[in-house]
Amino acid sequence: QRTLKSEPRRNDADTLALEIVEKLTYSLGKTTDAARLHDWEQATALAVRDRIIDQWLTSSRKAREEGAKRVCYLSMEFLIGRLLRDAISNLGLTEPVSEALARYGVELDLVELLEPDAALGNGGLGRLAACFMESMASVGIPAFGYGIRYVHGFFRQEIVDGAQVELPETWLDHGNPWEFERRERSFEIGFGGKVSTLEEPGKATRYVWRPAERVLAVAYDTPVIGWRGGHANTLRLWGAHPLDPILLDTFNSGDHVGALVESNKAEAITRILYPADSHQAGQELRLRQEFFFSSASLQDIIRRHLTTNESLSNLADKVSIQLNDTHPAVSVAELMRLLVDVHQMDWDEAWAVTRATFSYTNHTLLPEALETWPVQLFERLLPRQMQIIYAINAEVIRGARAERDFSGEAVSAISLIDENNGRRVRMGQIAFVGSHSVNGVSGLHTELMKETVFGDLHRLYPERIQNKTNGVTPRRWLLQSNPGLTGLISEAIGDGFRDDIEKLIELDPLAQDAGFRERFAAVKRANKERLCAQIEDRLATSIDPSAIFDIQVKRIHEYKRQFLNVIEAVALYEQIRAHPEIDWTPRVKIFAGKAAPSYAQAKEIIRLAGDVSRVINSDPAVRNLLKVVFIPNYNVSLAEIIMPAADISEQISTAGLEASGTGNMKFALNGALTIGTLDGANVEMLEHLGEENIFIFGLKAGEVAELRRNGHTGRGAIEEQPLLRSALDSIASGVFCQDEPGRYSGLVDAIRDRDWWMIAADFKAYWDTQRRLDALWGDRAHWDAIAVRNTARMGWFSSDRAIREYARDIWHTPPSA
Ligand code: 26W
Repeated sequence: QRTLKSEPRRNDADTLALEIVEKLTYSLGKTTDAARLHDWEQATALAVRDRIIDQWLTSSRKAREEGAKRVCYLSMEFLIGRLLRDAISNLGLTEPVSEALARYGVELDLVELLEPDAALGNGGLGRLAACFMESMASVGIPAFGYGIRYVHGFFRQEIVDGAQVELPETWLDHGNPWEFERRERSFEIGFGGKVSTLEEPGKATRYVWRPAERVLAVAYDTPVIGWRGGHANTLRLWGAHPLDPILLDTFNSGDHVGALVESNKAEAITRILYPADSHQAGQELRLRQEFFFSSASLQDIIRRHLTTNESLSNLADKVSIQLNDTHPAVSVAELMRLLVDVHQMDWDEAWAVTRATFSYTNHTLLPEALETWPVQLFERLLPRQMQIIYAINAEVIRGARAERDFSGEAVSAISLIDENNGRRVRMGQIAFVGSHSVNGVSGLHTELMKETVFGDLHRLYPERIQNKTNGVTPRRWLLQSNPGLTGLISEAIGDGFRDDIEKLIELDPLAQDAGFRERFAAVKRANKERLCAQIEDRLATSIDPSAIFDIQVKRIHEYKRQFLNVIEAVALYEQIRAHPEIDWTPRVKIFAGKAAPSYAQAKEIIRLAGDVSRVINSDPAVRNLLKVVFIPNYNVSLAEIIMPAADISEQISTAGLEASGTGNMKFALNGALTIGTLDGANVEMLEHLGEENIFIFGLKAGEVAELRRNGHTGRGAIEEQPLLRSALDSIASGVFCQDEPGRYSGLVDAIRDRDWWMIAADFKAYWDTQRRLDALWGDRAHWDAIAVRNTARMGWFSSDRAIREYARDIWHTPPSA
C-alpha cells in the first residue's frame, strides 16, 4: 500500500499558497476575491489536513505491519480546544502558511480565531487526555484515544445580572474539517433485556444476553499529529445513531412523532456532555453514555486484534487499555462478557487477560465524586454485566479471605457492592480489581489513595498502586501560546528545547543576567497587554498592565477556594481604604471558571466575585491600586492567552484535595510565580523549583485531616484576625450587594460554623504570603530572576515525561521518538 503522495511535499510559501487556493476553489467553490475569512479558514485547514493524512496513513501502516503494541486511552472527555494552530505548528508550517495567506491580505492569527473550541471535557481530566494524545503522537507511541463525539460540548457561560447562565454550545454547526466519519466502523450496543443460559452436556453453561434496545455506535476519527509531524495517532469518538432512522410502520399509521421516538432516544446518548466534574449526576443517561463508548471501543479493539491474531489469548501483548478515571470502568465487565460469552474464552483465562490489559488512573478522592450506581438501575440496563460483576466480586472476596485473612469490615470495604447505602455498584473498586496497575496523578495524591479510598484494596494488592505525576504539552502551552517567550528562549539557548523541553534548564544561569531578565520581563509585559486588550474587549474594563496580574482560573469549587481569594481581595480593599498613606502595590485579581449548573455554592462564589469587583473597581478611593475582574466563559483558547500573562498563579486548594492540578504547571512554565498550598503537584513543583522560587503557605494535608477530626470551626481564627473578621462582616452584611443584603450570609456562616475547607484556618498564612509577594514586586530584579527560574525548571512537568513513564511502567510500549 502506498500513499498517493509518494514524493515528500514541499513546505515553501509558494506551494502552500497554491494548495490553499486549490482547496478554496475546488472544495469550497470560491474565488480568492469572493472568499470570506471563514472560507480561508476552511481552505487552510483542508490544505494542512492533507499533510497530516500523509503522516497518519504512514503511521497506521507502520504500526499494523510491525504488529506494534498499541495504547488505547479510554476517556469520557477530551478537552482539545482548537486544532489549526497546533497542526500548523507541529508540522513546522507556521511561517510558510502565514506568508501564503499574507499574499491574499489574510492574517493567519485572525483565521485561527474562527475555529470553534472542541470543548469535549469539563476541566483537568479532559485537558490531561488532550495533552496525553498530543504527547503520545510526539513521543511516537502508537495509540488510539477513544471517547464520545458530543454534539454539544461544555456549555457556554454568560454572566447575566451577575449570575452564571448556561447556554448550549454548538461547535459542529459549521462542520468539522478535522474529523472523518467511518460509517463502516460501526458496532451495535445493547441495553436492557434478558440473559438466558444454554446448557450443553460436558460444557460450561453459556450465557446469552438479548438486549431489549440496540443502538449503533459510529466512529468519527480525528488525526492527532505529533511534534515535527513525526507520527500521527487517531482520536476515535463514537456517535450514536438509531438502527432504523424512522419506524415506517408507525409513521404510516399516522403516528409521526412516535415514528421518531427510537431515533431520538438513540441520538440522545451522544448529544450532550455532563457538565459536573465533582458531583456524580447519577442519571441513567450518563450510565448509558459510559457503557455505550466502552462497549464500542472494546468491540473495535477486539475486531482489530482478530484481523492479525488468531485468538484473544495474547490481547494484553498487543494492547494496553488505560481507563481515564472510572467513567469507562464498566469496560472491565464488558470485556469479560465479550471474551467469555461471545468469544467463548474460559473464565479464568479471560480474567487474567482482562487484568493484564487494563490499567486505571484515579483523578479525585472527593467522596461525592466517586462513581457508584444503584444495583437496580445497573441490573435493568446491563443485566449480564451485573452478573459478571457479582462473579468477579465473589472471586475477589474468596481470594481476600483465603490469602490475606480478610474478614468482616475489611471484606465489605473491598466489595464491589456497597451494601450500606441502598446497594450500589462501586466503579472505583471494579476499575481497581480489573487492572494490573492503578495510578494517582501526583506523589501526594497517590499516597493518599493508599491511605484513604483504596486503603483496603491496597492492603490486598500492595503492588498495584503507583504514581504518575501529570504533565502538560509544552507545544501548546509554551511554543504556540507564548511565541514571544519561545523566540527569546531560542535566542538565548538555541532551539534544542523545542525537541527536549528539559533543556530549558540551560536558562537557569540567565536568571542572573540583568539584560536577559529585562527581555524576559518585556515579553511578559507584552503578553499582559494582549490580555488587557481581551478584557477591554469582553468586559469594557480597562486595567493597567504595570500592576501585578494575580490570576486564578479553573473550575469553580469550594475545595479550590476561589472564596479565600475573594476574601483576601476584600480585606486588601479595606486596608487600602483605611491606610491611604501606605505605598500599596497595584494588583489586578483575575478570575475565570465555570460552575457546575447544579452547584449552588459555586454559583454564589461567581456572583460574589462579580459583586465585589463592581464595588472595588468603581471606588475612587482605591485609585487603581486594586481591581477585580471575572472573565466569562473560560475555555482552552482563553487559557492560551491567560497563562502567558500571569505574574502570580493561584493554586490554593485545601491541602489533600487537588489530585494534581495542571494549570499550576502551565502558569509556572510561562514564568508566573506560584502562591499555593502543599497540595497535588505543587509538592513536586516545590521540589523542582526550590523553596525560594515558589510561595507555599497554609495547612498540610495531615493537619487538615486532623483539624476536621477535632471538629474545627472558623470561629477561633475569625476572632483572632481583625482583617478576616471585618472582611467577612462586610460580605455578610451586604456591603457588596445592597440590593439584597443577605445574599452571602449563608456562605459566610459556613465558614464561621464549620470552615470545612479551612478558609479561616488558612487566611492569615495566605494574607502574609501575598504581602511578601507585594514586597518582592518592589525588587523587580529579584522577582524576574525567580520568574526566569520557574521557566527554566519546569521542563520535567511535560506530558512527554509523563507519557514515557506510563509507557515504561504500565503499558510496556517502547517509544520511537
Ligand atoms: C462523576 C462526575 C465526575 C466527573 C469528572 C467526577 C470527577 C471527574 C474528574 C475526575 C474531575 C477531574 O477533572 N479531576 C482533575 O483531574 C486532573 C487531571 O489529573 C487533576 O489535575 C485535578 O487535580 C483533578 O481535579
